[in-house]
Amino acid sequence: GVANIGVTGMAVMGSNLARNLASREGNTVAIHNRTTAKAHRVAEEHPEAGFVVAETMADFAASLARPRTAVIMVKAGAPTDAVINELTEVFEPGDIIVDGGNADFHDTIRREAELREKGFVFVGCGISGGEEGALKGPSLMPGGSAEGYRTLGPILETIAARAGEDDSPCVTHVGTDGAGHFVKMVHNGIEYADMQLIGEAYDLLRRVLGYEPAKIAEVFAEWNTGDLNSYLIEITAEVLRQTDPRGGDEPLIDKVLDAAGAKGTGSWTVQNALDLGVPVSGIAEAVFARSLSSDPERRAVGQKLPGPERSVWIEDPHVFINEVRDSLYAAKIIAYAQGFDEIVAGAKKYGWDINLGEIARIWRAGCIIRAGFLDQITAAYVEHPDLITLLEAPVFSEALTKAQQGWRRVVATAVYSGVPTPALSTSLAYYDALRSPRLPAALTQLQRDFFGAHTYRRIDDEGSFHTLWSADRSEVSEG
Ligand code: NBP
Repeated sequence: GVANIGVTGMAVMGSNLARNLASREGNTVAIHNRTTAKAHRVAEEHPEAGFVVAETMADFAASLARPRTAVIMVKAGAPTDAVINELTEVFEPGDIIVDGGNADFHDTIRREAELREKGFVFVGCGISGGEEGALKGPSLMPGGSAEGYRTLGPILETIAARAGEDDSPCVTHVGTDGAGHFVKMVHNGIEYADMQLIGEAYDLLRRVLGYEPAKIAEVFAEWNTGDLNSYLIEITAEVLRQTDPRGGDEPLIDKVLDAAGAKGTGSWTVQNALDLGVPVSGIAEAVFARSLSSDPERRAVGQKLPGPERSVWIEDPHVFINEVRDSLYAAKIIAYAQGFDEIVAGAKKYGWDINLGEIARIWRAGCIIRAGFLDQITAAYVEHPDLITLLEAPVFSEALTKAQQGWRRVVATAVYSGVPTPALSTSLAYYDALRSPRLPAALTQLQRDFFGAHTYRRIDDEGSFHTLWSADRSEVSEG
């Protein structure tokens, strides 16, 4: 075989990734697609890439130098299993099979075990950055064996996005088997929270201050020069500035149906967090907010429900804008802290050795949540590798300290104004819950003991206890 790497699946992600690979020194890329015509079309449209087109899986195998390395970029789920099966029929033990799709990490764990059994090296690799990232440099989250990464890593490093003063590639060996796809899943969950928080900030400026989208675009552009500097804030300013492409001066945002779509990775993040017992409330509210937005029936019913009687008078818009900015930043810190907690819990459950500072480092460029802020997360973990929560790092506890008073005013203003801010509000509740020396969980425990004899522990004694609620209400020790 003449090619050193192959890509099967020539839809937008696969073809762009193949072009990215082909653009790097020393690579010859074989391409394949179930519908062969598509692979030929990609090769014709991009002659500069010098693609080797494979008509069949057997051709694909024959076109690759041994040990073979192939990246699968097809629809996640059953199509991925189908392609893996075809590949294993024509590949040989020692060959490397990479799944770059948005796989469920449970599938990746299963596939890795099955393929290892057959002698193949399987790498589940999370890829973020959409089509542009795939073409120009994505953030890459490969899992699988360390041995697999030794061979694959150097190629991935050439195509990944680069960030920081050292221009380091946004790729690292995340951990064994499903670790890469797990981290990619959490990345997407954080992306949901990030976007929801931005949406809530926009809504507050629009509905409380009565600002027009173009004016809010200026506010976001200004925010993009500070702590909030990020790709999502930057594109928000662009989107809000956009007038209707069909003509007229009206903002495009006012012409777009307000029903948010989702492809499922946000829900996975929340489902797995529930299983792991990790409160990712910011991410969960973001997922729920999309569901609610896409429920026209209930929203129609809601149109008949009353709102607040008076609007809130904002003394100084600039003060309010700065408080919204600080709240957005504080809630973003909470969402990331919760996401990182989920990674820690997942790593513990599934036996992965994940370096959190490295995760923040590879998210600095290429991916949707890329942000200046990630430098600070990396630095925080470098300085204190054993942080219990991100909120413990001085740089973040100081930001929360600075934000919290205004954050309360913003959430209160939202409540008094009847503007829903589920993510900003739940993050503040999380902050206050962590801060509280006593929680009403003591009451929960007594209720559970009352109706189900579930027992409770005491703060002044060891062991478990039960009060005889329906007898003389004396306390008994339960072993
Ligand atoms: P799609 O997810 O739309 O998948 C289309 C590709 O899957 C085509 O090449 C199609 O072949 C192939 N395919 C299907 Br469908 N069923 C197949 C089967 N049974 N056997 C063989 N091939 C089959 O493509 P995409 O949007 O480029 O995404 C590719 C992967 O990358 C997905 O897993 C996606 O979740 C992930 N991803 C996407 C993004 C993004 O921004 N879009 C970002 C990160 C990751 P055909 O041409 O013969 O129908």
